[in-house]
Amino acid sequence: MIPGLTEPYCIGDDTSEHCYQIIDTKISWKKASDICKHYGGNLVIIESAEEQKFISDLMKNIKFNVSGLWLGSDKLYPEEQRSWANGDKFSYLNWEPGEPNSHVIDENCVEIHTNDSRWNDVRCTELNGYICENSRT
Ligand SMILES: [Ca+2]
Ligand SMILES: [Ca+2]
Repeated sequence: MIPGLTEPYCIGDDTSEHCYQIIDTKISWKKASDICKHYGGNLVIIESAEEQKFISDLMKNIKFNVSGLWLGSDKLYPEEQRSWANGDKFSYLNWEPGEPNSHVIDENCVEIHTNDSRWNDVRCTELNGYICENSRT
């Protein structure tokens, strides 16, 4: 388990289980991704409204120091090649209104806001907390 804010929260059953852990240490996307991988998972990939709801419900119970948590994509641009870090296309979206806007050049990474659980594109060198996902199927 990663030293962090929360214990892993899991959903699923013996054959298919997803566990999430939220960490509110401020680090870059790459460092966050490396830590998740070191512990056998990856930065969270949100594939459905159900998964989004599970995560936003978790977040509601936490008092955050950070305003954003990294999600598992550093491949937002160019837009026609947009995908999660594992290459999967986005199957569900929860952007803030007006996002993604690539406001600063190369807003290639995705954060989820801790106040409303909506997504924003942001530079990968910004410092955020993060959510790791470990899947077992
Ligand atoms: Ca997932
Ligand atoms: Ca943005």
